[in-house]
Amino acid sequence: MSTILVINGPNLNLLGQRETHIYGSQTLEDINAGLQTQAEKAGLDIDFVQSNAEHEIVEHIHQAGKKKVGLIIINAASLTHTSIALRDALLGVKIPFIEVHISNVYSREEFRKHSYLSDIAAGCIVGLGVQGYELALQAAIRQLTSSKNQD
Ligand code: CA2
Repeated sequence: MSTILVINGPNLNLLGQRETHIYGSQTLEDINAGLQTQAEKAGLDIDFVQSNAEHEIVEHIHQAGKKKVGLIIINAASLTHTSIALRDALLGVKIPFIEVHISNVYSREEFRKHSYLSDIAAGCIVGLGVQGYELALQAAIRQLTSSKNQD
């Protein structure tokens, strides 16, 4: 059975504690618990990682390439706008990924409008709050369980 990997980048461990007017009041643990239930109902395995370090996220992506990870859901946070290393890692493992942003990055500062990931993503969900993770997982489940995608 293939696994879904959810990756959250720098500072997202602070969700629910600060900047709740932008990112909402749910903690990362709350979000991940909901995703775990959603994946279980669909009969899929799901793993979660969060890191504040770019090199650790690159390493998690490499490890995903060696395991049976069928799809990655990633909120790379600020690294979205800066990291060629993350882009290269995702291109390197060739695992389809869905990019999620809690806030509407297009309605904020100019520097948030560019992503190093969007053009190579299977899809992007922005500005729908933490529901974006749920919607990304719904799409991932459909991708991984549709009959034409079976081994
Ligand atoms: O909207 C998103 O999900 C972002 O990826 C969040 C990033 C930001 O750099 C991106 O432009 C858009 C920032 C994550 C910081 O998360 C915090 C959560 C609570 C308190 C402080 C920071």
